[in-house]
Amino acid sequence: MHTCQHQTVYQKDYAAPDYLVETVELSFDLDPDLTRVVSRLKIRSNHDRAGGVRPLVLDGEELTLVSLKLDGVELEPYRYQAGEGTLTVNDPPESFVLEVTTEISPKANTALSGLYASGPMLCTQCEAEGFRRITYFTDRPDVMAVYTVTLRADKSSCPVLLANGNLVEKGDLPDGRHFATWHDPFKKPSYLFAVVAGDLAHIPGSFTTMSGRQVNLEIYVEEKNRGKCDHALRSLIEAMRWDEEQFGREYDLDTYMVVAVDDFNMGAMENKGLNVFNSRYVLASPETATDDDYQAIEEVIGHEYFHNWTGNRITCRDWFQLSLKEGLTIFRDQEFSADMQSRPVKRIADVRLLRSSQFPEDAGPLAHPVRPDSYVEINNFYSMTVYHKGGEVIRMLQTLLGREAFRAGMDLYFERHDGQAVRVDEFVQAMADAGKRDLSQFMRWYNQSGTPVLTVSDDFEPASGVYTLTVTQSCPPTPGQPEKEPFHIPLAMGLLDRQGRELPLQLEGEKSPGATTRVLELRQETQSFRFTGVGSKPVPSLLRNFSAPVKLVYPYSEDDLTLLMTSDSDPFVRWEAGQVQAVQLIMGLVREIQAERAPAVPETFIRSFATLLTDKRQDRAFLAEALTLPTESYLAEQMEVIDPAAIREARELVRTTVGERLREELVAAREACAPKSPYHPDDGLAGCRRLKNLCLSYLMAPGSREAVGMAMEQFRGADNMTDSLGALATLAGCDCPERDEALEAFYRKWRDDRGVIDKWFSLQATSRLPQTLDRVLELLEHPDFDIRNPNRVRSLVGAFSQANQVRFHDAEGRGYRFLGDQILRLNGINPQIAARMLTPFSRWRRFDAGRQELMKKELERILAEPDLARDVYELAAKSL
Ligand code: 0A1
Ligand code: ZN
Repeated sequence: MHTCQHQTVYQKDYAAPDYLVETVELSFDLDPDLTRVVSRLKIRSNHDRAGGVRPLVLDGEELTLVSLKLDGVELEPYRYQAGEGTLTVNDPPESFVLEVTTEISPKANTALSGLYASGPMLCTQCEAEGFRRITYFTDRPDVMAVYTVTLRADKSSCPVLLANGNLVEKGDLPDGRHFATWHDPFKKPSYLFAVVAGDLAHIPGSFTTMSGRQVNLEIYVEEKNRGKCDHALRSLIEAMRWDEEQFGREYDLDTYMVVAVDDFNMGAMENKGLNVFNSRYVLASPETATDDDYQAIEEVIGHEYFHNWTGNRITCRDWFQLSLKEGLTIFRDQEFSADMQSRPVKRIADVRLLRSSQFPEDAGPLAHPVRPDSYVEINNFYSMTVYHKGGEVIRMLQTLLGREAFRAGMDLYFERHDGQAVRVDEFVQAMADAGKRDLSQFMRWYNQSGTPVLTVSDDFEPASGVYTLTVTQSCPPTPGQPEKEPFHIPLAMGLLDRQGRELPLQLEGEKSPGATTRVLELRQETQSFRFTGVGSKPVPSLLRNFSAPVKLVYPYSEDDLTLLMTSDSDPFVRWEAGQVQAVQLIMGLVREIQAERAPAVPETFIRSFATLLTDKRQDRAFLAEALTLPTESYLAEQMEVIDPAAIREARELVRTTVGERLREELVAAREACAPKSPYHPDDGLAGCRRLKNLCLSYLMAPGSREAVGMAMEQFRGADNMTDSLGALATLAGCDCPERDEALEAFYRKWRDDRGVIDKWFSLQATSRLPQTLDRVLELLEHPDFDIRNPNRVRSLVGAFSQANQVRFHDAEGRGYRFLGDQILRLNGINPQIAARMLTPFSRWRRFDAGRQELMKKELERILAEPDLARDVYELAAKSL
């Protein structure tokens, strides 16, 4: 087994920095092959020197040290040591100026952390610990400094030179070079530092803040993408306005810049005043972007903008506090999107994501608290748990406190901690103070991992009219946490009578009945709530709006679910009732298939599906959500031992039966959604398009020639990517001659558009056809496949292994072998991406013995690699 010694960092070992940096002056001689960086740091001691002078330890990786001066004098070699990842200066004075000159090679930087080349430009990514790959520095978020940056580069290849803050000077230099100097007046941690240089088109915009200041908005993209920035710019303006209206937060610099780059490990980065974005979250045109793409852009643009207050003005003391900025900012971007479109549909989408990606994480070997206690590589903790469960934790605070007190808590947090690097505790304390609540038990959401389970039972006493709900909470063991203390959980609920009417709720001891929704607060392992004045046994509507990230167990009958689905006032509960029915149905079919009996879809299901489909009153977007079956991976979570083939077969049987039995209704619903005007992303018809494409996919499930004809017609006639891709996706899953024809035509049309070609790769990787893995292996050799480009890797390797359960879990283990090979290949190129690709293997315990063995073998093969990156090592070792 592997012997490499990667250090674990523990939260309990946190110590304040020994030295603080007040100002940073950086100068870059930019060149893709060799860039020289001179850094002048004004440093001051931050420890009690009476007890001995501590050395100054700077972080640094992949740097060539050229010179080191203290107060202008070159340091003698005995005064410092350059070690593994550090540079130590012995016995430094109380305060001094350190001048460090280093050299780096952006072109050789395939990890995309630090300064790197992306296509024709140079850019940086410093979160979490990338700044140390640019120069030696105390690279930790609690060291905040004021930065002045001078960039020098060749003027013809790099006419645009950007850094954080305000441009203070620019001019020409000899030999065709030029320079620009930027100053950021706000103190910031090194992870928010950024520079960009290249030949970029500039799309200007402007925003007038609530106090009347004019802010220049600038989007920078490659010239060929100039026409694809409108939506990003519009979203930015909406986000700026929204943060003023909802949270009273105004932007603080004169310029806000967004740069789109093609090579990027994550979605985007909130560098102060100079966001760097994965180009897929900036670029959009109707022909090349789907409605989902448009929405994702709005969300990510919002997310990075909101970080300016929740992340930049107030940052994290250390990386264990990551959710302080990420959970809070996810919550803010979710609320922003909910206000921009349909709130219920947005909530449903967020819950789907949490359940399909965060719940499995929380139930497996990589489970960790929203605030982890330790890590080997912090990049592995930019996780669904830290982000999305963290967002749910903030939402629960709002539910417990109410909107008004929550807002007061936010105000207090900004007032107390602006300009500081703080912990989650400071945030929760501000909420506790503003809401006048004791939130000490609530803190367990940050410290305990695992998804709590609420088991609910009820009892109705007709004689007294008392209805009792009894709720028991439990939380399964997770790594390092065999036992859990009870959580403080908001359970929003209501009661319906048999006619579907909402009952005013009155708990025993209360004077009069109140609202029809209320938030019960769970604090103990078991708690009972007695409602009085109840005439007949009601149906409980539980976890309204998904008020807590928990699993709910209540023995609903088929009739209860139908009543909730048709009558509940809460859209989330209405949707959920349908999902529970669908899960029950499909899991029943899975059991039939496993027992080798002939499974059949009951008539009742087809009828209620038809009722929904023909419902003219409901919002189309909501209807599309309600008619979408639970994903294969969500269904897998419901099984003790996952059987990918049976799940696939059962789900497909439902889809095929619906497609056959409801052909006419589907055709009619699809036609009712046919476009009556040319596409526009903001035409309010995205829900209609989703429903239309969903109908097409049901019609295509039985694979009739007629349906293939409809798909081809839609594919050929589409004036927008949503419809084109909707049709192509169904064709990619169909074993018919039109499939290749359409895929080929699509490729020929879009071969020069990276974003669209990513879609082309993933459509093929997620096809459920039996030959998919062979096609994926072929695509690895395709001239457009590039293992160094994270989006391309995600669209082929990621899509196949994470979104094609049945083909990835091929019983012979060929899918596993493929993924193992790609992870080992990526390990030497981009460790962060390699580690991200590892997640499917972490679920190995959930499968049958044969698959377990095969997946374990791959994990062992990975761990046997002698030069395993910290990122990959940590996840592989923890998975085994
Ligand atoms: N803070 C960014 C996410 C991010 C994290 C790490 C990165 O590189 C390793 C890049 C971006 C956000 O939440 O948007
Ligand atoms: Zn973020």
